[in-house]
Amino acid sequence: MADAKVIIIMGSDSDFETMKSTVDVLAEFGVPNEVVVASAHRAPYTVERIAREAEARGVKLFIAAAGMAAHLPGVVAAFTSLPVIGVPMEAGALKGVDALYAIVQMPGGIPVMCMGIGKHGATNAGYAAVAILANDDAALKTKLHAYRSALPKKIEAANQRVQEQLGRSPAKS
Ligand code: RP5
Repeated sequence: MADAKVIIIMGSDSDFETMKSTVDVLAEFGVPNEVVVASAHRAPYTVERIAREAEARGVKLFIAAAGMAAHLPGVVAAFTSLPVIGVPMEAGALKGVDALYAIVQMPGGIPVMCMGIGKHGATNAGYAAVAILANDDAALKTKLHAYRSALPKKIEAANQRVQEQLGRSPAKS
């Protein structure tokens, strides 16, 4: 996408099922994005090119997802000074704990903002990206505030459903 503000890069197409959550959040807020599969281990020169070219193209941040020995977010961060959000994938024998440790433990000076493992991490990567972009985008800030203001009502409705299942009336808060 020519006017992409965010590049979502993932190490394998097997990560896409999880990373759809990120795409959904960015779509909810109307943030133009590009999704690309490019592995730090299996296509390192492609990763380097994408990371090097992004800033000149007007991209504002990366979301990088990888599982197992998850070097992709760190390698992207090595080649760009744009913010990089990392998402550990719940892949392989260690179920994402290996990826979490690889992404979260960057050496000082080249940061990656690491989310939680799997789908919730992917969702939060989208919201974190929106929060960062909203600092320079008043319309996006307004949408973010509207989303946050609507949350208590959703939780109130969830509480109501639980109380109904229990056959009790909701406690006054
Ligand atoms: C990582 O290895 C990918 O990000 C993926 O999470 C994991 C497994 O990749 P596939 O074997 O499914 O391609 O590089």
